[in-house]
Amino acid sequence: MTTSFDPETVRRDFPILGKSFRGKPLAYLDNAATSQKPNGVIDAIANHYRKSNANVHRGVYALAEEAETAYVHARKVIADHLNVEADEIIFVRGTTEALNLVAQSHARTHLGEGDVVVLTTMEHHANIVPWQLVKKQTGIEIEVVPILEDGSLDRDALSSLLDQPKVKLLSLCHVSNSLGTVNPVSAIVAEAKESGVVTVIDGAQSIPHGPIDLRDIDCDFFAFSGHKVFGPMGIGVLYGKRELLADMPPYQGGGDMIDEVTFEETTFAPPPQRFEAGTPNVEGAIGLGAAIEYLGTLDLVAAAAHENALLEHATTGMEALPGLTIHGHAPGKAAVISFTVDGIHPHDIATFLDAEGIAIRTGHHCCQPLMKHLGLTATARASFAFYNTTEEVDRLVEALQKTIACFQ
Ligand code: C6P
Repeated sequence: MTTSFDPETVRRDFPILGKSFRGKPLAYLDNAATSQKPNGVIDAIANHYRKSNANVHRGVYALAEEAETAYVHARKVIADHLNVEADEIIFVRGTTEALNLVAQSHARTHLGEGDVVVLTTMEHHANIVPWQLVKKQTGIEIEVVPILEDGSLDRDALSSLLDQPKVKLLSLCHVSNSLGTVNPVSAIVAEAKESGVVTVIDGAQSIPHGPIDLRDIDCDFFAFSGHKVFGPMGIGVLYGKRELLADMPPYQGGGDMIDEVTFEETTFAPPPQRFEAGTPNVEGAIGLGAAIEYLGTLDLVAAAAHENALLEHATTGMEALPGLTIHGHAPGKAAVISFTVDGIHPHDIATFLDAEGIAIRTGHHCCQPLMKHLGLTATARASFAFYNTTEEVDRLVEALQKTIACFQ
């Protein structure tokens, strides 16, 4: 397996990857749950508190201006990375909050009884439950696009739904956290636009795997979490097209999001401030900006090719193991492998792998409807980032082989 990308070089940027557990070097293969952080992010957060900490949008003194400048810079860095404007970037806690914001602000006010929101079988709970809340509040209906045998989206079923005039909004993941399926969002958005359907993309699992151009995708909303893209926890982004954001009421009320307040009435600041009530997560935004700047130092196309090579190598090794089934074989899938082994509970697999220093996730991955569709309650999941190595994949396959042998 050869690619032009050298994971050993980038690994030096991630101090946690040098750790050992139970005398074995850590093989961190749970990147879909959260990614590890490079020194640039850790330093940016520490330096903010060492040198620049003050509240933003308030002080007129030099220190506050320094904090404000860093905060504004972070928003610009993120907007440039996504090829959109800074005022279309709203800082939130993560993908979950971003999707709730769209549901409660846009959908709750623009949709009504009988209007249909379309989701897919492969959605994370964060892209199901917010719409169910709106359903209770407004009487909208929810329709679900099924998936095919290999884990791809059933595009014919989607097209039939998009033809129905009651369908007003489509919200789907870019990349499935459980199956690794990559949905062709540019084509799907183009099709939805022809029917005047508003499009929401859950980008939680696509953002770490390569460049994202939102002008090209042309979706109305795009949500992601900082912690999945080598940034800190507790910060995320909702991108919204300027004209849609301008037509949305605030999601929460408080300081920082107003134009003028009296006890009788309040007028609101324009987006994005309108949606950022209260003191923001300044160090989170700065850390996320640093993560995106770090990505800017890498060849993301080569990094993605390296991840694909890892995926292929792992798939070949794992498919050869007795009783092991990989769930999700969509063409062009991302570097996520959900699997089960006959007669071994996924939690036991993860426990055996942990003894070898290998970290993977097990469970329903917050996708209970998908698990039900697969006829499962849980899977084991290995998910790769560009800093993972062929050697780590080999260790995974060997440890799985050993685990299976123990149960035979
Ligand atoms: N998936 C996983 O192990 P938050 O928790 O808000 O940062 O992200 C929620 C979320 C939304 N959509 C998708 C596709 C996701 O994968 C996630 C988070 C993690 O798969 C934790 S459950």
